[in-house]
Amino acid sequence: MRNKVAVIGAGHVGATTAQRIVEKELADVALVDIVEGMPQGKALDLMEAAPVEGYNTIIEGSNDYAITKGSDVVVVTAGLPRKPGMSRDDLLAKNQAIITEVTKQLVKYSPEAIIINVTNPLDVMTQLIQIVSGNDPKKVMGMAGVLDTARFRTFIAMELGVSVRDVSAFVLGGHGDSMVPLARYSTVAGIPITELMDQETIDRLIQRTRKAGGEIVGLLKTGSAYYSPSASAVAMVEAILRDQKRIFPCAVMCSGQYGIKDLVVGVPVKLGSAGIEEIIEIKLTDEEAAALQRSADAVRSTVAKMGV
Ligand code: A3D
Repeated sequence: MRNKVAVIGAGHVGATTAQRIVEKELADVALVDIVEGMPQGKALDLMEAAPVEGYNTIIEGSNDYAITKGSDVVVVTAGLPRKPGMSRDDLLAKNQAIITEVTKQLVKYSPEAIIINVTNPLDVMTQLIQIVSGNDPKKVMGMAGVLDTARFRTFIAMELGVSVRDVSAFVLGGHGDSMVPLARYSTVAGIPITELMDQETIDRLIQRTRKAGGEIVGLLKTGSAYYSPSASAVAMVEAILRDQKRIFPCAVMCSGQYGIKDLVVGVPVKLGSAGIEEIIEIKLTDEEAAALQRSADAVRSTVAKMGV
């Protein structure tokens, strides 16, 4: 049977997410946006690329959520992106209204779907989707950690002149400047980076990872990153549809893990066909635990501003 993925928001992240899904033949795609004609046009364009690229998957675009009916996974990218000088939290009021409406619609047509949120502020909007949908928390998650670790891996590989394939990295916490990259769990072919770089270099790479989204916003000037965010979201889609049991850092509702309760924050999870199949708890140093709590506090204070 063919899988179906709905992508809500056909802007930069949504359109590239849809493109990656059909090109990889992971699923048929339903692409929805409020701008008249735009999701229809992008979907038709991608259908016309299929004979050249050789994919068999089908993509349909619409302004009507009815086309999303029966989706296995929904990727939410609807909302405003950052412009230079804006923090992710500056997007709160506008994106809160959009995400509330989007969630009601997608739950109406696909009550069983696993939802992956990308819209910022990431942790807070994921918590909002959890509240509005009333879904099983195993089926609601935010994409941030996969991207944050990809960025950290990129900078480590660039610094050491090694293949990114051999670099793995670990990031905890909220998707913001308070995120917590963990150097001692970040390795090159199994060797902790603490053995390969001095602390000053590691601190510089951690700072660059924290500010990596802003670095791209500063360069693009008209919006935020989308190639690496869509690649990261699609890695999560693939882990779910193919029941891969991948271990990814994802923004999920914690129920006491790491001392965090009733709050969506980035933690390592096992991702498979049931969604969040396990939240993995590792032992943190006092300093790491304190940094994670500060990150969780930052998310909690933004959640409070929503008044839901
Ligand atoms: P953009 O290219 O502006 O696309 C957003 C799309 O959402 C536009 O086409 C809008 O028309 C559409 N939209 C707005 N309201 C609705 C609605 N009610 N229903 C359906 N569609 C709607 O932005 P983008 O694709 O660059 O970014 C999308 C979101 O992802 C923003 O909130 C970004 O901040 C966020 N983002 C998050 C990350 C993370 O790592 C978490 C990375 C990159 C972008």
